[in-house]
Amino acid sequence: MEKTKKAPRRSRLQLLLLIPIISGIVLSLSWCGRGIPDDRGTIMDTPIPSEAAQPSAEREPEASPDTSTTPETPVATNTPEPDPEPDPEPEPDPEPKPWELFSPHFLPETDPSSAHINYRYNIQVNGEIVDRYLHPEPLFFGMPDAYTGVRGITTFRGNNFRNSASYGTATITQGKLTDVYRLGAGSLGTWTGVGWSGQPSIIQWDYDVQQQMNLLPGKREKEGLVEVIQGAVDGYVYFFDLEDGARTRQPMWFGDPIKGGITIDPRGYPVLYIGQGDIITGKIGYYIYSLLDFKQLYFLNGYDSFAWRSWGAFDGNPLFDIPHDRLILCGENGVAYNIKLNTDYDRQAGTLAIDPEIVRYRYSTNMNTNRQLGIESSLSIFAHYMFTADNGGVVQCVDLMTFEPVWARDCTDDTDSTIVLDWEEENQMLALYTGCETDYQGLAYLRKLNAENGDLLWEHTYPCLTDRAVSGGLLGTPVVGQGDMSDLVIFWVGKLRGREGGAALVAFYKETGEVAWEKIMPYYGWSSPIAIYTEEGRGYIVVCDAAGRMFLVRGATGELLDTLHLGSNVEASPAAYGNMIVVGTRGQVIYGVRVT
Ligand SMILES: [Ca+2]
Ligand SMILES: [Ca+2]
Repeated sequence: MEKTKKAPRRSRLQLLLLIPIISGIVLSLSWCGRGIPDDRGTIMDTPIPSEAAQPSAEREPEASPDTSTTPETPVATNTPEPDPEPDPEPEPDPEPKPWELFSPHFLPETDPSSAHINYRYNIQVNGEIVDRYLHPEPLFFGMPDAYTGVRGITTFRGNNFRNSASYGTATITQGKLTDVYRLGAGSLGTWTGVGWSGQPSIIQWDYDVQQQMNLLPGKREKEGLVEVIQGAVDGYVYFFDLEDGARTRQPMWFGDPIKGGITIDPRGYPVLYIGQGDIITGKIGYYIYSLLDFKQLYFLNGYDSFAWRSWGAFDGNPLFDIPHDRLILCGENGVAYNIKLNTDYDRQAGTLAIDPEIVRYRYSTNMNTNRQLGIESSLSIFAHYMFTADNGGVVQCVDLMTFEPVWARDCTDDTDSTIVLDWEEENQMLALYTGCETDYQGLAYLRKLNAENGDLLWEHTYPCLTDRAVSGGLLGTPVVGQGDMSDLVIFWVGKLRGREGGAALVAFYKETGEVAWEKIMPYYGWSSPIAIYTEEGRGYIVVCDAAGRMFLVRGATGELLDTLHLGSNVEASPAAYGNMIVVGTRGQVIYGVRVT
């Protein structure tokens, strides 16, 4: 029998507080070029890969949560320069960075080891379950704008806060949506077109990388090409030019339904990451492909013997620890994966290979016993803390440096909507927005939590229906406003009870949870609303419904500006680049829409 760890109590909290200090000291030693002492194993008994002591050759994060323990002044040398004049004025203390102000912990009601939550978990390294884990590198995710330097949208909602599905700004003067082009998609079994959550990725490649890939003649040479990559439930990945909708490559045959969004490597490497949504061919899992030639580089089996749930789909999108070549991924099997990719991309030669090493984390709670395990939403990360929401309605914070739970909250019902994070400068607080479905009970809860401790700051409910085929409540991911709607968070709630199964597009004031505006629509939607901003910061909401309509709404006021008919059910989430919006329908059409 394998040992199953119970969640740590208070004494473990103290250990948690010590770990950043210890790791900071270890990393400081490493960064000072002294290497890690040979007896580092006495700090933690966990096996540490040999690269632990090697400073990464790749770009380091601009700052790290551990900088407080890193000496900021040079070490004194034997030949100090004479200081000709006294220091004029002491340097003012720099403003503390958001991650320096963020120290997660649990409250009595979010204590993982409480009787109500009863958190159990294990960590597996090199195929062995270990008692403790210390991540060998300074894993760090900062503010969302720093996630990737790629021109485009590489992952579901763009970054580690999951707060943007649009790249750049748009010029919007008329408040109109225009259907510019359409591409056909197919079907596979009962799956048709593009499904939930289905966000495309959009990228302007570096020109030299563009030359190496299997693009069609004419498109490969095009200067300023912006390529859209759309996964579909028909088993294909489609590639086309954002500008005119013409194919940039032949479609890639994947062979099984792709429900979740596909992910592009945020380093601008020609690598495609695909989660499988359902089984047609007989195997299921997560895949990595070369975009040079569509060669499959890796398959991660979703039927993982380590998993506590035997369903191997991956609808959620990963995030990348770019400086250390790592991918953080969660599956419907209830496992979180930290994958050292060991990417070998020779940009001159145009060759690509990977050789993954995997650390696995599994957990369960009382909510996952009564409801279900598995993560369909996309994970979010701040500093070295991962936030996830699962099929049992568990919203939690896990320390990726140790793979230990920090806090967990019972959020009532199946939560497939992705958590969105928001740094509130005025409150010096990281906020977390989440909402659930109505699979096990009748209310869709929309909530704001304090991401530091899982404290409930406000909640709002809508009575919703779930029938045999269609979950009600929240399936789309909320928009956390910026620009002139920076005081608002917008949710799109489906299948309202007593309102003929329609939907509410509702904006709450972030601060109070009061309704700023609400629009009741006749049809529900699973598609995520997205925000598009003008250069001046004027925000617009684009949202699609199950009747195939796309709405353009003024974010600050809720005024409906335009409606475009797309012909059939939109479950997938759009993405935008400048003035162009791309979204696929279950009606086997992918649309390019211009907002003006
Ligand atoms: Ca679910
Ligand atoms: Ca559900």
